[in-house]
Amino acid sequence: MAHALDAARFLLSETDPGKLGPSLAEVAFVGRSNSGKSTMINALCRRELARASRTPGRTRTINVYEAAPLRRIVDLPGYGFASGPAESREGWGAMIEGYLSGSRTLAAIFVLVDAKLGPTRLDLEMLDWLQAEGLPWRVVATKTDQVQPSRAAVRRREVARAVGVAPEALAWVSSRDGAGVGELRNEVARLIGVAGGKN
Ligand SMILES: Nc1nc2c(ncn2[C@@H]2O[C@H](COP(=O)(O)OP(=O)(O)O)[C@@H](O)[C@H]2O)c(=O)[nH]1
Ligand SMILES: [Mg+2]
Repeated sequence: MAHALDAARFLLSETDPGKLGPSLAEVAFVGRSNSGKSTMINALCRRELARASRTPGRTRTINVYEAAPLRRIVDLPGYGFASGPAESREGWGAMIEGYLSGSRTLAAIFVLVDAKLGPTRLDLEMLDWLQAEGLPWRVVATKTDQVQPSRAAVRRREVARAVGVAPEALAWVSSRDGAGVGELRNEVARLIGVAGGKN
C-alpha cells in the first residue's frame, strides 16, 4: 500500500548547515559511519534515494530528502571513521553539531547504533551532547537481523541499558529483513507532518 514517505525525493547536498534553506519539519539520522543510515533511509522511503556504501565514511555532506515540500529527512555524515586528516574529521563534527543545534524545525534525531556492536564511545558522546542541548533524540538499533533470534530480547535489553533507555524505547530495526521498518516509517511520517496512516 502507498505511504507518504514513498514520495520522498533527493533535494540537496550541503556542507554548510546555514545554506539548507527553510523547512517546516524534519528528522535527522546520525550515527557512526557504516551504522546503516543510508540503507535505512532507502528502506523507509522504499527507493534507492541515499547511496549506501561499501566504503565506510563516504557520506561527507548533509544530504536532504523531501517527502513533501519543506518536510524533510536529513542524512548526516557518519562520525568516527578515521580517514583523512584530523582537521576534516573535526570539520565534520562541527558541521553535524552546527546543523543539529541550529535547526529550529527538527522533530527528532534518530541515533543509529549497530545492534550487534552496541554503542561506541562516540555514540555515547553524541547522546550526552544531544541531551545537554535539550534536543529530541531516539536511539535506533540497526542490522538486528545479525542478532540471533534467540538472543534478540537479551541483546535489546543490553543495548538499551548501554544507551540509557528502556528496552521498549529502543527502536529495533533491520533494513534487510524489514523488522521494525513499518513502525519507524509511520513515526517519521507523523514527525514531519506527512502522516496518512496508510500503512
Ligand atoms: N545485515 C544488515 N546489513 C546492513 C543493514 N543495513 C545496512 N547494512 C549494511 O551495512 C553497510 C553500511 O550501510 P550504510 O547504509 O552505507 O551505512 P551508513 O554509512 O551509516 O550510511 C552496508 O554494507 C549495508 O549493506 C541491515 O539492516 N542488515
Ligand atoms: Mg551513508
